[in-house]
Amino acid sequence: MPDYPQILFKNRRPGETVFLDGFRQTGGYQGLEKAIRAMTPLEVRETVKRSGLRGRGGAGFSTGLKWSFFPADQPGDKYLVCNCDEMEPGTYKDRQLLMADPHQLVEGVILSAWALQVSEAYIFIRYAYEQEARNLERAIVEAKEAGYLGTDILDSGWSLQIHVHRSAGRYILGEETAQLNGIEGVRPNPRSKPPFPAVKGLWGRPTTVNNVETLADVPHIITGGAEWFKNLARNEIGAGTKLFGLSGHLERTECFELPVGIPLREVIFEVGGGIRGGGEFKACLPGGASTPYLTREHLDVAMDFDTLEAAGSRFGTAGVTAFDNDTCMVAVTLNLIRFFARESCGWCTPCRDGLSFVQWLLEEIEAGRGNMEQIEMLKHQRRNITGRSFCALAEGAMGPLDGLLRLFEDELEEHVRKGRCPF
Ligand code: L3W
Repeated sequence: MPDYPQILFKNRRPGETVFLDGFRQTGGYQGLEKAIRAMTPLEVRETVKRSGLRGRGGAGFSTGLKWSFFPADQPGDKYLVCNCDEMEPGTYKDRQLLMADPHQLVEGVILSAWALQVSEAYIFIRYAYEQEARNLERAIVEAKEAGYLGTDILDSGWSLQIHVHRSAGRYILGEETAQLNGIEGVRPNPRSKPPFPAVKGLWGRPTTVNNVETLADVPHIITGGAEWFKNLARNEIGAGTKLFGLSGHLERTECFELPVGIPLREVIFEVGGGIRGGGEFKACLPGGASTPYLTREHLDVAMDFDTLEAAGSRFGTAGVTAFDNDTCMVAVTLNLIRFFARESCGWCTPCRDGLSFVQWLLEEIEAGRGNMEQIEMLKHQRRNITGRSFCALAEGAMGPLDGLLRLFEDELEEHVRKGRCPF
């Protein structure tokens, strides 16, 4: 396997967690020191904007642009929230980072909080990530003792508190506005946007919500510079590295740090070692359970936000789940839809009723009880749900359904014609 530049995973060793001493030995907290001693908060925000960093939690929104909406210079309470509610099937990269090197995130949160001039930050962490939460709590104590966190950080006169908030354990809490409700202790239905959290977030105050990996990238951007970060990508339109979580029918199902823009072929065959047991590659989810499938025809696409969107899919979280030739794509889609239908908060009708209807249709077809009219009903549901749900959950669920209908309609028809699953 080729050697790829390791930025976020440079301290990663199997079964080990690096804490303060190890982190500092490899340049830890130098980004924070540089920012506080030699830059203004605005310079930090502009550097992040120039770096081309895009949100690593799935949406790929420009981090610098998001920060430019935030009223950093206005007085009054405002908040930074780190979204670590990683629960999308096929996505496990943030967990790897927190098991390997939790100070990466703590430094990222502190530096970003300084750039945004907030004095209170929350790390909202998935219920199941108990060891990761403990790693963070230890890193926070160490950072405080070393003067990187707490009162008068590095003699700057600026202070910050970081709270680790454990999720109650539902996927909807990964939606940023549901998450804000969760932190406030009320029922985590999503809120309507606009107003975006940058204007009205936690307790009605300006709030920025960023993913773990996004925030962990920030100190490296400050240390290495915007151009250096941009050039880590394999192509011109991408920027930086990305943590790819490989899963499914591959020889190597691990998390790897790879350059943005790497071709899918390289991810599947060089990094992932190809399909296990010498099997043939059929399809993959490129960026988590909410992204439309890619097939053999897409093997030469570059894995970056723009190219994958042009190819009819999304980069999402770069959770790549690969399927071999013996896989029934109807069954795969049904499995994913079951997850989304179960995790719907029930707030809006297209999501609450639409996803359970899609699940029932797929169950009928997969079990060999389906008919051609039901395939048309699936298309109708795709049209009816897309763009009409209150938040991104149902929209995300349409990713695999859309892929199934566009790329594998013949498999749906074969189930109907044969009256059974052909696989
Ligand atoms: C101010 C504007 N802020 C947009 C902000 C907005 C948010 C960010 C992205 O969905 C996706 C979804 C899943 N003024 C703004 C603005 N913003 N316009 O930018 O917003 P948006 O609406 O594009 O996306 P979203 O609602 O945050 C997230 C996909 O991620 N996904 C999900 C993964 C989930 C997990 C998990 O485990 N929980 O990983 C994977 O692909 O389908 O498309 O901050 O406020 N004018």
